[in-house]
Amino acid sequence: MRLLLLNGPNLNLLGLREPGLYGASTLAAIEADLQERAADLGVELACFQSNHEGALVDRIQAARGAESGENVAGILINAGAFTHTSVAIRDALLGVAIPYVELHLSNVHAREAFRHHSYLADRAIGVVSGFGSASYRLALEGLVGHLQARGGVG
Ligand code: CA2
Repeated sequence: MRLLLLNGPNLNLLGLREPGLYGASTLAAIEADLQERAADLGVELACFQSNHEGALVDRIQAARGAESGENVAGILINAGAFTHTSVAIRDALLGVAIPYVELHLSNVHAREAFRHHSYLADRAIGVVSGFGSASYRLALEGLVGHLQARGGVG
């Protein structure tokens, strides 16, 4: 069973800039930790980060069903600023019909008004926001629990 973690623009800077806002962990460390936790849960996790909207759309499309893609069972997505702007990423996620969890390091609802709207949240299984790098683990546990309840994992 394969899952996919997607990170959007500027998240490659994690741990290198603004540690007060986004924490001291690098993206590589977060990805490695999550891959270990995924293995403990008996699932495989692929990771992808891009600063480019189209590259994220392409990666989502590549994840689709077994006949034409990777047959990814679920997606974890921190779309970064694209969360608040991207109809294209929303359309890609709905187009492949893969269940997804939206996640954020910061509590977007405690920040500027333009971060309060998400193009992804209303069709997500759930949203995790505000727990720093722990948001990634919580989102993974939520996604795997959802898929298990549906009979897709384990
Ligand atoms: O809290 C989150 O995870 C966000 O998705 C982060 C985005 C922001 O636009 C969203 O509203 C909330 C920004 C990511 C920027 O990442 C940086 C990391 C280190 C240094 C500078 C930026």
